[in-house]
Amino acid sequence: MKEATLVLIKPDGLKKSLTGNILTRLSETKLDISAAKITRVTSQLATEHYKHLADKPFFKELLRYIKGEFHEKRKVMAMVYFGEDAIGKIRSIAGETNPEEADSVSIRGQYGRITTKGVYENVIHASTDPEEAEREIKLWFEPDEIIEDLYPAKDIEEKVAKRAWA
Ligand code: IDP
Ligand code: MG
Repeated sequence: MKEATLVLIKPDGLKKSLTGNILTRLSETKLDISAAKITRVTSQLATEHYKHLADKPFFKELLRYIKGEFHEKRKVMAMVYFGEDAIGKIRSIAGETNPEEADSVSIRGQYGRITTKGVYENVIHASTDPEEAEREIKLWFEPDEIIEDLYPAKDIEEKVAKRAWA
């Protein structure tokens, strides 16, 4: 079944100039990239993205990590990959959550580390199941930023100020 999944190259991946290497590894899956952008991570976005981990002892540090507070690059690269078994294929190449336990040739095994404060800096995020993928893709992307029609969307008239080229 064709699926979509959210991938983030986290601030450590950007800081360590791993973008090209990670995209090359991900291209082994032969999946399509349906959306991609470099974006800042606000506190609100970080908290919502990781809300299922709010009661974990490492939650505060995790928010600082994904916001880029440890890596001076206060941004992530967000992407949607799409195709047959996309979630499983990307998770498998990403590797286990704990970079020390991840297969050594997986992305996390190759490039991840555990900080002295105990945060798993594992350079990449990947959705774990279709429900999580839908929630995360809708959180990180607007419908028009994605090349596929993944989920139902509607037209709305917005009268909010926005930036335009001067
Ligand atoms: P996942 O990223 O493999 O889906 P989650 O359990 O969703 O793993 O955790 C989100 C992120 O939180 C991980 O990628 C990692 O950066 C961090 N994390 C998860 N578990 C731990 C832990 O036990 N100690 C420190 N950091 C953790
Ligand atoms: Mg997860």
